[in-house]
Amino acid sequence: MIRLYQFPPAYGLPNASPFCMKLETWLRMTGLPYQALLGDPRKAPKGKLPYIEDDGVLLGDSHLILDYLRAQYGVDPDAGLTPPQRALSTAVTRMLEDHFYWVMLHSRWIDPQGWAVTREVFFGGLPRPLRDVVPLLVRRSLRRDLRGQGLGRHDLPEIQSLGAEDVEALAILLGARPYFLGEQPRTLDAVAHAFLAGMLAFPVDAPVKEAIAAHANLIHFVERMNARFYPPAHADAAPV
Ligand SMILES: N[C@@H](CCC(=O)N[C@@H](CS)C(=O)NCC(=O)O)C(=O)O
Repeated sequence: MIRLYQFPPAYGLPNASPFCMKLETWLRMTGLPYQALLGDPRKAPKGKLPYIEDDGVLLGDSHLILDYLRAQYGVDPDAGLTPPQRALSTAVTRMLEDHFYWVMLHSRWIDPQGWAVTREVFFGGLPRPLRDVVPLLVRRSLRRDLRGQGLGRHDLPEIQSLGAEDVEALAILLGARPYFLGEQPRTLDAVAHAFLAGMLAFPVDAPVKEAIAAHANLIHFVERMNARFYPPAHADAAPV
């Protein structure tokens, strides 16, 4: 069975990490059996979560894992999509994973309001003096990453406004459809759900959250995905 190594649930979400949540939703979408386990990034093949272990294969990165699972098990929620739909899926996935992700990271780890919550949720259980030192080291390293990526050079209103532009694009793309590419959930829906739900569930006020809440279609999309892939009976079935 596929062993999925990921972070624990947080903020009422199956997973605090959008990449872990995307992969778990995709697994549920395909019906592939899997066992969810608590992972440690230091043991991950690429130093990040999620990663999987399957029949002796150890693989990191949610995108590469999906490629592997498609090839290995012949499952594909994207079967039947047209080339323009596939192109749109690739482009929007990149917008979320390589742009919106940084906005989310900034909200959770750098914005002082978000940091107060994140610090408590992730490090509140550590004994002293680790509880005083580790969070500052992790935050410093993420601040460096954000500066390197570029977004961290902007101020908070600029970052939030850039994130809100992504949200506007999503709302327009979804329109009145139940899922981004039509009547059935596809890989893009697993990605969009992970980021939208991840931002909405974070218990801090932020213009990006308000931008999502202003679009009833996005809210209904998140609810539709939650109900379909995380019905109450499964809600706490994430890592053991
Ligand atoms: N491109 C990777 C990104 C994964 C990623 O950024 N994971 C973060 C959590 S959201 C992580 O493991 N961070 C821990 C660390 O860097 O030590 C994927 O798609 O899996």
